[in-house]
Amino acid sequence: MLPTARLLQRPRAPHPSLLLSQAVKASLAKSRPVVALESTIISHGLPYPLNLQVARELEAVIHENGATPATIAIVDGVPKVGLEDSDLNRLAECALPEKSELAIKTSRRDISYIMAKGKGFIGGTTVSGTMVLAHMAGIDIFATGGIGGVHRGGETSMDVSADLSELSRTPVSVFCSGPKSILDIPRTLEVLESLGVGVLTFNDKTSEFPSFYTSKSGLKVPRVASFSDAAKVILSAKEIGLESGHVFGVPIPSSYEAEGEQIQQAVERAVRESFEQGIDKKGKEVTPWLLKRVGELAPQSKDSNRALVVNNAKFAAKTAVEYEKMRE
Ligand code: PSU
Ligand code: MN
Repeated sequence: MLPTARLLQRPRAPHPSLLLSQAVKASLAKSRPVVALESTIISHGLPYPLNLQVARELEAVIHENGATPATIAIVDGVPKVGLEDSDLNRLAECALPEKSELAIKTSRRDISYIMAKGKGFIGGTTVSGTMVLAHMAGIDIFATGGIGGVHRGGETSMDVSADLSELSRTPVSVFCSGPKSILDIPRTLEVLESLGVGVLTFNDKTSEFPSFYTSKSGLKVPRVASFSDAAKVILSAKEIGLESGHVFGVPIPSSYEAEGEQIQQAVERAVRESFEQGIDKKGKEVTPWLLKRVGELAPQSKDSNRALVVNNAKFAAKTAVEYEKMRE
């Protein structure tokens, strides 16, 4: 048991401008485990209706593993932590081409703009946007599929996701399967190192950091082998008041590993096309375009994506349970 520092005292009041669902409010007030979920994956990451199924499945798996899910988005100008099923539905429908104008991909820089825009619009929060709001709510653990990172050619384009700087300034731990291989993974880890972000692999076999569709990247990072090991890392950061977050890389379930090779070919082609078509210069549209194109070129990638994100949610929930036990 770690010493009880001021920072460990709970419940910490959530920011008054957030609208918390009843379930999230009750869990935070009673210091029960809560796991945040992002919403860009719903609005801009997966096609409809798979996005809605995955959104519900993520919430269900977090429940089944003893924690409360808190999907985060900005709905009609209100930052919400824990969505109603009707919000999930609305968000998911925004992935349809005829409704795509109504959902706006929201990283930290977009939060104020989307709040001001108000009624009729939804901000699907990225890893960065979700971390900001999760932290304001008092949630320390967050699950997603993949984080953003340094894009291929990022050394000249300077296209580096706001997720990386967010991880350096916001104490939230993100469970993901690494950065998607549409990115430059070695440079992403270099930038995270420079920014002082703790990067670990959740692995009982190797120290290898996963690369989304496969468990291998050729890059070694510190590892944790159990939920309580991971919880201890998060609690240690909390105890000392570190202002930065962590990335926990959870390898894709092994039954999907074989597909990884084929999907990688689709990834390489999508990246090539993005350069040929000048998509790489389109700012925040780059990542959604690449995700969509990989989905078209390798339809099986959608199953892998679903499997890994659900698995990450399970790992986050189990770690959140251990984390709250240690804080009792
Ligand atoms: N990687 C994925 N699926 C996603 C994203 C990344 O495999 O849906 C989303 C996340 O919301 C992430 C965002 O935070 O894309 C990063 O976008 P950008 O590269 O524009 O920062
Ligand atoms: Mn970018």
